Amino acid sequence: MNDLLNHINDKDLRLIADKIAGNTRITPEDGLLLYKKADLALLGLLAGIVRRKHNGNFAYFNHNFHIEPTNKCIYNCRFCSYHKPEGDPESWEYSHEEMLDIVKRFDNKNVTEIHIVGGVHPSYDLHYWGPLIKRIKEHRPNLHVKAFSAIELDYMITRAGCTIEEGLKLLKGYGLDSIPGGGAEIFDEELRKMICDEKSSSELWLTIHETAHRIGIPSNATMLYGHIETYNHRIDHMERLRTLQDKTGGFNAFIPLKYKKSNNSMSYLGEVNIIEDLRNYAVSRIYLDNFPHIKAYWPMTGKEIAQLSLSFGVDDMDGTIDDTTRIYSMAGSKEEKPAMTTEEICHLIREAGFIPVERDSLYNPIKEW
Ligand code: V47
Ligand code: SF4
Repeated sequence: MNDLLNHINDKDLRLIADKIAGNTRITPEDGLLLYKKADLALLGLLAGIVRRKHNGNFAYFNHNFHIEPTNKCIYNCRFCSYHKPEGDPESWEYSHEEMLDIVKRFDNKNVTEIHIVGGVHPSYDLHYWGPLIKRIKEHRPNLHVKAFSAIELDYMITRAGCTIEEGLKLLKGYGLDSIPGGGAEIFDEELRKMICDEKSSSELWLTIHETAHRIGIPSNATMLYGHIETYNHRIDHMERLRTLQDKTGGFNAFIPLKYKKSNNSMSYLGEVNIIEDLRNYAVSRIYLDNFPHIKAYWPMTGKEIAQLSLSFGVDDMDGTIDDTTRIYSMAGSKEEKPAMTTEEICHLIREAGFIPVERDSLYNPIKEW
């Protein structure tokens, strides 16, 4: 490896590369320099070092399905193509019965996880959502319920008059197993004001995840990139996550989400290109040295970029997903009806030179394929 690093001509980049190879944490300034100066090949090489340290040559996936209970939302994030106000002809809302019917469609299928996330419905608090989780668990006790972004949790818990800790404990009692990473967007307060003014603050997002970790609910974290943020903002976002992870160790995966431009009020910005996606995966892998997993959410990236990302620090392709998720197709993703068979996902992983491993929601290996 040192032979390869000897080819780095830039003195500053060489110092950073030596830190990464020597297992020393890089600073925010180093992270910034990687974004600004390192070429794609170098980033792939360095991210590969960190990736192999955490996950060897394995690339993970799971068998999951999504339910988006509603697209009715009290908020109006400028990048969102999905939410509709109550009464809008394009709004939807499933009843508990309808959601259970969706769960029952998977009765004979080999799924281990349900991912539930949607808009922030004005009328419901945790006494509505908690019993839904309970019914799902009663129907299928071994199904891991990963549900509700910190933004939905903030609203449903506050509306019920509980503290965050009380609310999360109640939801855990109903059967909530983990929390997805949505709603983080970009933590910088000034930018947050510009793109999702009304949403729960960055501080509250972090507090909700910290509290969840403290009471034994693990979670993921996301970052919405490729809009009006700078590299400084991305490093600031990851620095806040790295600091919290040092404290709690409760994050499983980091999921960079590329801003998609269709049907929302930031469309004029366009979208960043594949090179930027790969560079961003790589810097994320290097910077978040205490996150065990970096996930490429393929319904958003498309299958080919997800496959390529495995050579830029990513070790998790999310799930086979067989369903109804609409948040990205409405924002212009290629994958209109995201679904991938086990054979297809394993083929993509092998073709990229990695070993496919089916995992459970906590990344325990289930089967090497
Ligand atoms: O918070 C909304 C993002 C997120 C757009 O934890 C957009 O395993 C791009 O968090 N362009 C929700 N992104 C989805 C989410 C998620 C997805 C997959 C896996 C996991 C996990 C979590 O979607 C929102 C927001 O950041 N989003 N609109 C858009 N136009
Ligand atoms: Fe609502 Fe989430 Fe869309 Fe924001 S991103 S408007 S919180 S559904």
